[in-house]
Amino acid sequence: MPKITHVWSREILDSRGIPTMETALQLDDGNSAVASVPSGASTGSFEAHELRDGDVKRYLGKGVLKAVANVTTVIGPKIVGLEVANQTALDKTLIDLDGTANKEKLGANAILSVSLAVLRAASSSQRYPLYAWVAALAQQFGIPPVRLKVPTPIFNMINGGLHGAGNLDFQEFFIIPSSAVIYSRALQIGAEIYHKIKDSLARRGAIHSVGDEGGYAPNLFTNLDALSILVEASRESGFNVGNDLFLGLDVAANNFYRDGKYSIRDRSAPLDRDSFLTFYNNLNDQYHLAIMEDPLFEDDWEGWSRITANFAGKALIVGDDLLVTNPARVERGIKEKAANAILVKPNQIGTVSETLQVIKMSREAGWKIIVSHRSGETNDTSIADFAVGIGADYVKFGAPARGERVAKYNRLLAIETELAAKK
Ligand code: 2PG
Ligand code: MG
Repeated sequence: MPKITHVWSREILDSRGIPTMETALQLDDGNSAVASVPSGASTGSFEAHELRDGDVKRYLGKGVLKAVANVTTVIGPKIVGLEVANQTALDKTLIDLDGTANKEKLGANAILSVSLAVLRAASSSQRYPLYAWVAALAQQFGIPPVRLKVPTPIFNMINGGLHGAGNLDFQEFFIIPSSAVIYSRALQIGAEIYHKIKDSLARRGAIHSVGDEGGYAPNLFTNLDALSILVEASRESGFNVGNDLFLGLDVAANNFYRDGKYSIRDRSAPLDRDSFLTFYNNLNDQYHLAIMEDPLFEDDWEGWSRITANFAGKALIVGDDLLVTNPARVERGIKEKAANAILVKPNQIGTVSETLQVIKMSREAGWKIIVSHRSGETNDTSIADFAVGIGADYVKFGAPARGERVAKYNRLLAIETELAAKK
């Protein structure tokens, strides 16, 4: 069984120009692998800890040299000599070495960079495509095998909240092509509409430069105006909303929640939870959203249970900041029926194994699974393979534009071709 012989790590930049890290492994069978980690801007309070240097003389305090040193001097010596194919044992070593509940000692960024490099190195060493290796691991974790296919993409076409320079409160406005079409067709639909949205914004005299995830970041009168632009652009592209494609939102409600109230530009006064729930009912009468992510504050469990009940059978209520890919929070979410879908982001929890555990729990609860990038990304495409391997229902990798986003969408094209050839 191939073993790890060397571990390197270094500071690199992410898509926002903020430091992140990449870690490389060498194996005794000659194989090697590199993996880098992404970083969020609208992070949930219960995410694992991202370790930053805090040295204001470097990168405004955002350097990651401490996390890099944790990989090279603390983790490296402990994992050299270990079998790379044993992801569970390796991840356990990382978790034990850190010893804290939220990985604050070594940093979830340091730990995930190693966990992902292990995943990649093992797949090369086993001569498996990465997605196939993930599928094999998922089975080891007791996740029932599914026919491998490329998940349906969720395109973030308009960026508001913390991701856009415009004035929208809601963070992401989605176009979701119908799951009935194959992925390459879905990508084409997404890209065609993306360009029509630009025309639509330009006609209104709105700004059409882009935000962190490649979607447009306009100034508009209301959040609902952004949805009407998506409808207009879809129609102009020759597609039918509700048939060829669906609409959705990542509200990321934490960002405009203060003292029990939600302040949005669509209403003159802040809304309490009950009024915000009524707002969603009305919104859905008009737009029939298929997906609503983080519609409420991350700790309003009762509100989440109510909205999930309200939209049962009609929309996916997706927990991102609520669940933070964390087994304990997912367990509570399942018990309280606080969501019916989960956003899975490996860096919210810090290891591949814990992410697989969360996927197993979610699948057993009958939840839909959306595998997601972060707003700060690199060109690492492991997340695309990961989504295919675990049998995700959807992927969310931003707009169909900008290098770090299309790297992942393009990787899915390659996987689609490979899977078709195997049929
Ligand atoms: C989200 C993510 C990704 P961030 O909220 O879903 O789109 O954003 O990475 O900033 O948390
Ligand atoms: Mg989110």
